[in-house]
Amino acid sequence: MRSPRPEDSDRPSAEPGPNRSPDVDGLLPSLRGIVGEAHVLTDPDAMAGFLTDWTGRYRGDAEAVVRPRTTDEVSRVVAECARSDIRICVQGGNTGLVGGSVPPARAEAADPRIVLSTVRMTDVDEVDTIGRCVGAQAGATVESMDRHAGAIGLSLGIDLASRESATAGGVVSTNAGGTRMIRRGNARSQILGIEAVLADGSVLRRWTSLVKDNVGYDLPSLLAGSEGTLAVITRVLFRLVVPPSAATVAVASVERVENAIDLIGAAPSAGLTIEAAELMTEAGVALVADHGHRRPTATPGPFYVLLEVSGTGDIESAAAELLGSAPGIVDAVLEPAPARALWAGREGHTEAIARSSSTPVVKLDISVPIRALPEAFAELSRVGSECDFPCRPILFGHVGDGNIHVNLLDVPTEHSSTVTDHVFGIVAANGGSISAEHGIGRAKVAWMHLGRDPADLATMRAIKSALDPRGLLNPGVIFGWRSLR
Ligand code: 2HG
Ligand code: ZN
Repeated sequence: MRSPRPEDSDRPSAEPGPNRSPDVDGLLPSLRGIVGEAHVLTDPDAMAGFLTDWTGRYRGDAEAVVRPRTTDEVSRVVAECARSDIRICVQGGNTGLVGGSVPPARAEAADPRIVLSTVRMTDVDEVDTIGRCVGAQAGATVESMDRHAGAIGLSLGIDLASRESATAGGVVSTNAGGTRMIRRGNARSQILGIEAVLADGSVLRRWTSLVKDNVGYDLPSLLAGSEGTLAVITRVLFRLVVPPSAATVAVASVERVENAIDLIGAAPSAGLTIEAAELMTEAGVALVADHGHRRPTATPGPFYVLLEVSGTGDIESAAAELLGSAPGIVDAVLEPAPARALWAGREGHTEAIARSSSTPVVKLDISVPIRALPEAFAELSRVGSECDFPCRPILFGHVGDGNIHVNLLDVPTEHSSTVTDHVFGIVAANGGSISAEHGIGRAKVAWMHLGRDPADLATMRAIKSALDPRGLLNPGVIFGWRSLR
């Protein structure tokens, strides 16, 4: 465990060298000197796991994988790369689903680059019980931070299926949503402070447990969701939340998507607080059951809603009453939280889908206004039958946030753009977003214009140019590989 060191911010920055040609061979000895021989990987086998993303869709190339241990080492690595004009692809737990954590293949982009992995930066500080926050290095996993907080009765406000691998730096740089989003907000709203290395190697630090602090721009919020394109996040100060003293998990098979939305709307008047609200389909539940998870209800429905609810008094009876009086409920089960087996049926979707597709899954992550959700869901479910190539949609997601994970299985690789266009057309027509929580990465660069207007895009580019004028950080992510060179 270590606290932030004031001297980090005083490090000399790299001199920009715009006309210098990249010199990897000269760089590697310096990097070895900074992080140690064992932590600069150049052997293809040793690098392989860092060069393929979780989906298997994105495979890249790099001259080396560099694994620093401290902010100071990150700062020196970035400064050396800046001096040698070498690009840097930042990687946390490599659980991202949009190709943002791996470099492109050499055939796509020849410029030399390294992968900077935060895998060794796993320290979690002691919890500040009065300020209700905890600091962690970028490579600390969500699970480890939550366990730390749980030891003194608090919890992290972020949870997601990949909690054992997803990291502090990863969830913040992608502004992850996850299953607690409906109750606690996204990753951006969970951060009090941040420490990050800028493109010249200097260290930016905003680190305070103050919940009110309006001195100028909110830079931690800007870095959240910037997908590593503006700075390398090295540490995060997370606010912590008080978990409910008791909660119940219900899974109901329902006739229509509207029934799930109505249940969420009716919960407060039944004295229940929604902690999580997830939607699944029979196709998804059946697939997950084929991969060893139990079916949630005895009677299937076309749709399933999972609700985790808290409250005071007899929550189980209040939840049962809510389910008993709501329309469209086919069958339901209730279990006291954490109800891991019920949650496994929802969280097992990503893995079961990946194992069942004959081609890398086309993974789209969209949101629409709640009122448009039933219609959008129906339109998206029809995408498979509207294609003249194989395409098997499995839809699920965070229904309370209007967020649907559109997974398209068996799509021949040459048709992935066509089907993505089709889905995004439906999303745009319903007033939605092409990226609800996974980010843009490399996967959605071509569709940025559907999500932001020209003035908005120009402002983002201006920020990128100001903070990383030579396009060294996470090139290719959000803006495309060539955009700043
Ligand atoms: C989830 O909600 C993740 O489980 C992954 O965001 C979604 O696999 C997906 O499409
Ligand atoms: Zn999700």
